[in-house]
Amino acid sequence: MNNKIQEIVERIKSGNRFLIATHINPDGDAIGSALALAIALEKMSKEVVVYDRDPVPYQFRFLPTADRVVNTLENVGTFDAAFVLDCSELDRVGQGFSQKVATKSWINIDHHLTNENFAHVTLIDKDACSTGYLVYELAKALPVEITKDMAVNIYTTIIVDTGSFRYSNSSNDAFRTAGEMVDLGVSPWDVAMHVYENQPQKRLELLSRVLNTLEVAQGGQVASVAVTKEMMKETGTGPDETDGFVNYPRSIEGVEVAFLVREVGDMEYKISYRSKGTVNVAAVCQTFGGGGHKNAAGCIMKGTLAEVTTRATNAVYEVLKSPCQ
Ligand SMILES: [Mn+2]
Repeated sequence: MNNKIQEIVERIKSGNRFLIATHINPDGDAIGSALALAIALEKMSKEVVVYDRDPVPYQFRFLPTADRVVNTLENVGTFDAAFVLDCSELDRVGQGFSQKVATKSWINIDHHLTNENFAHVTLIDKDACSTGYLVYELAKALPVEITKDMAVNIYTTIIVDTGSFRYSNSSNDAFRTAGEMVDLGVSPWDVAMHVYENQPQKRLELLSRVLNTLEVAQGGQVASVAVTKEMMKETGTGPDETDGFVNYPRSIEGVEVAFLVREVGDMEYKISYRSKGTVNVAAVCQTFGGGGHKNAAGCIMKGTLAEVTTRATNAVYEVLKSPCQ
């Protein structure tokens, strides 16, 4: 890992213009890690463009320099290196993304289980609590001071990806790094307030509809909820507002795996799986062309809502009944 960091440091030192891109439907780790890295590179007088296909979700717009994220690649020029953060494959940045970018090299920083190794340099640590944590490791090797603005971004990546230190990736490094960020001036309450206590009323109106769809199957081990386009239309909400909904079915006693089914197109649904224990939902999703982490993964399925829900449930059942998980 240190070799990879050194290789990235050299590429940063020898270049002038950098693109930092992250995944569609960005979460706090995507945005926070991109902004922390951008601030570090600018401290070294580099020119930086931060790109995400989709807008920054409402709860992450408070992140220092979040307003700099651009949603288009038109007229962005050429780059010495393009960073792809928190993505295990290039398509996660958006279809056709790589063809639209003129760059001398690709650098991937990521912590997903299933990584396609598409870049010239890949800094990957599947045990890292967040991509922002890896950006912090990189930033410490750069000739820059870690500023409070960087710290707020890094701290946020850790709390969102560890579920506020509830998930199994809440390592010593996660706690230690969060503490170091607090030393640099981060206010945990201020971050928590923006991320968790700032939701639009319409999100709760959507949630009340979504909870009505709760289904518990396989003797109480698998639970799911669904979000349709109709529900989002009725409440004036978008996919952004469904973030975290899957935690409700997962929180039921006895449930091993929960998933959220979200209508994304005509007869097309995005399945977001979460597991509590040993079930590897990344492996489940891989069989459907998706991927992710052991306890959080996603994939796309086609069919009616009922068909997709049954298929998604049965796929978990196959794993649950197998003696060696
Ligand atoms: Mn992440």
